Amino acid sequence: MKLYGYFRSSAAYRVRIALNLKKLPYEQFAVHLTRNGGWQWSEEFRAINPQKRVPALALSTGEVLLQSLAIIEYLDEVEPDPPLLPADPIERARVRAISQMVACDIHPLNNLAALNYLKGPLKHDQATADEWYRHWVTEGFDAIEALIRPGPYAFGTHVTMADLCLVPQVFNARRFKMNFAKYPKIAAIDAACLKLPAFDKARPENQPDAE
Ligand SMILES: N[C@@H](CCC(=O)N[C@@H](CS)C(=O)NCC(=O)O)C(=O)O
Repeated sequence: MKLYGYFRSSAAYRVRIALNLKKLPYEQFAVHLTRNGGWQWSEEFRAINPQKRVPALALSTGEVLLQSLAIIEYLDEVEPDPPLLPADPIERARVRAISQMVACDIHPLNNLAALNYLKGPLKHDQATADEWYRHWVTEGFDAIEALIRPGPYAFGTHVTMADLCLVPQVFNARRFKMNFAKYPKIAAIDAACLKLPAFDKARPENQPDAE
């Protein structure tokens, strides 16, 4: 499999963790999102993903899968060990809810495309963009902090898709100098996960394209 990603992309980071946990071999293709205007805009990459975003996972059959949560659930279906969703339907819904709070409610408002649009066409300065970033992370993290119960992972003793979403979002929030004092549970989950080799290997700084 070939993973089109970028070391700092939190959506690609989620998929790297899943591939590592499931011990699936993959080759990485770095899509530099900022150099020369961003390779995601190239015709070559648009043929792979017309949405011009990473991650994209090319399978050995030539099929290309898009959207990190869809990719993670696909991987979980074809390689169920270790499972990233609990067997119980209620627990599954809870794990998906936290995953989607990160992937659907926090991340889209704060990713590169959204921040560039704020600073470019909408002409906001960096301080306003930073405030926007922190506002949406705070909204999301306040809810997540109230909902999770570290044990030591977000849903007990087994890593789930919720952890795969949380750890990259924490990395991202730290880059933007968010204060974690009011998020002890989220910080504890992040610390517990990063002790696992699959998470450590997926860290942005451990990628071949890290800068
Ligand atoms: N919902 C998508 C989000 C993908 C996404 O926004 N990726 C960002 C990097 S984290 C990207 O490729 N941005 C390109 C750009 O901003 O131009 C997913 O979960 O895969």
